[in-house]
Amino acid sequence: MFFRELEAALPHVREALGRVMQGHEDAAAWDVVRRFFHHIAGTARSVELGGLGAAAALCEDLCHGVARREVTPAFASRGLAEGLAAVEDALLEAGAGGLRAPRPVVEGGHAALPPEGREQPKVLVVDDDAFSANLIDHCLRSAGFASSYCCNSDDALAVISAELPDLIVLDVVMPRVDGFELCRRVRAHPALQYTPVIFVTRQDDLGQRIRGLEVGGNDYIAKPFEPQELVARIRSHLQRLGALKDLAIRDGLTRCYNHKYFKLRFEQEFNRARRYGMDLTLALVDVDHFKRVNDGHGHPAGDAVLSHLASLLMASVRSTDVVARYGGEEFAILLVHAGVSESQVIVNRIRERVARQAVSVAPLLGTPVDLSVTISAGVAQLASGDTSETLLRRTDAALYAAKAGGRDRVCIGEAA
Ligand code: GH3
Ligand code: MG
Ligand code: MG
Repeated sequence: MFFRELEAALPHVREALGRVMQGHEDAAAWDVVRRFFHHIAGTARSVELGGLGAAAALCEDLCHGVARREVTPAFASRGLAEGLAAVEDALLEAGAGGLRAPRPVVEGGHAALPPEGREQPKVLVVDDDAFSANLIDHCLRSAGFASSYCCNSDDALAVISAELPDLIVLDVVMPRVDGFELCRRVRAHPALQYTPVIFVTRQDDLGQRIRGLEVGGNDYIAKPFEPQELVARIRSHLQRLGALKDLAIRDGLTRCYNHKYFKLRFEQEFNRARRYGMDLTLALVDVDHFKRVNDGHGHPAGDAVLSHLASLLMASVRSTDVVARYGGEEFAILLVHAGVSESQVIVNRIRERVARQAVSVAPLLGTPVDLSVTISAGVAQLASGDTSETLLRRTDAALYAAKAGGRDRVCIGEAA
C-alpha cells in the first residue's frame, strides 16, 4: 500500500521538484515536495525502511530550511533530487524483491531500534550551525540513537561532562573553541578517554582529517554528509567500544565476569535489594581438590575444567544473575530476587550436574581424557543486619563448612 501510494504521487512530485529546481518561487510546488517527504518520514519506519525514513526526514528539513530562508532553494533542491532518487530506488527494489519484504536502505536501519529493556546509545552532536546540528540529530534519532545537540562550543564541555555520551560528533569550524580544541579537552577528562569522537570536516580537507586524528579523534565524516554513512560509522564505533568494555569486565579464561566487576555489582545489587526490600542470595562455589587435576593432567587440562564449569554456571542461572570468577578455582554467583531455599535448589542442581558430567580434555598429543570433578558451595541470603562484608563472610563460612563436611555438598550460611 505504502509503495503504491508513493508510486502514484511520484509524477506530481517530479513535476513539482522540476519547477522548484528551475528557480520558480512556487509555494504550492514546495508544499507538494515537503508533504511527500513528510509522509515517507512518518511511515517508512513502520515498513522496515528506516533508512529511507531518515533520508526523507532530512529532505523535509531542507524544505523547512528554504521556507525559513536558512538554505537557498538551489542548495536544497540538489538534496531533494537525491532524496527523490533514493525513493525511486526503493520502489524499484520493492518491485524486484516483492512489496511485502523490502530491505532497509540504511544497513540495519530498522534493527537499530534498541531491543526491549536496553538503553539507546547516547550521541551528542556539537555544531555551532543550528541547522546542521538539527539535521545530524534528526538523522541519528531516526536510526534509533538517543541523540541531542549543543550549538555553543563554550558550553559543550560542561554538557558532555554532565551527559557522558557514548559517542560525540564534533564540527571542526566553530567560533572561539573549535572542534580540535574541544576534542583535546574531552580527552583530558578521565571519564571520556575512550569515548569515540567523530569529526564533521569539509570535503577533501586532508589537513583537517589529520589534525582530527592527532588531537584524539577516532573518525571523520565529510560535509555534506551521507546519512547512511554517518549512521554506519557511528554504529561501528559503538560496537567496538562495547566489545572493549566487555573485555574489561570479563575474565579472559572463562568469559564470566571478573573479580573487580563482581565487587562493583555486588555493592550495587546489595544496595538495591536493601532499598527495595528484595531478596538477594550469594553463593560461593569452589572446585574440590582442584590441585589434583593440575598435578595429574597438567595446567591446560585444569584450565579446560574451569572454562567448562563457568559455562555450566552461566547456563544454569537466570540472565539477571551475576556469575563471576572470584579467585583461581572459585566462583561467585549473585542470585537476584531469590531467597536462600530456591537458591539452594539451584546451586545443588549445579553441583549434581558437575559431578555427573565429565569434561573431555584433548591434549596436544595422545588421546582425550574424561575428567570428573566435584564442587562445594556456600549459600547465604541477605539478612536485615547484614553489610555486604558480613554477607560475604557468612557465605564464605558456609563454603568452608561444605569443605569441612566432606566436599561435594552445598551448605547454608548461618543467620546473621
Ligand atoms: P579444596 O578442595 O580444598 O578446594 O582443594 P583445592 O586443591 O581445590 O584447593 P587449593 O586452594 O589447594 O588449590 C587450588 C589450585 O587451583 C591451585 C592453583 O594452582 C589452581 N589454579 C588457580 N587458578 C588456576 C587457573 O587459572 N588454571 C589452573 N589450571 N589452575 C588454577
Ligand atoms: Mg578448590
Ligand atoms: Mg580455592
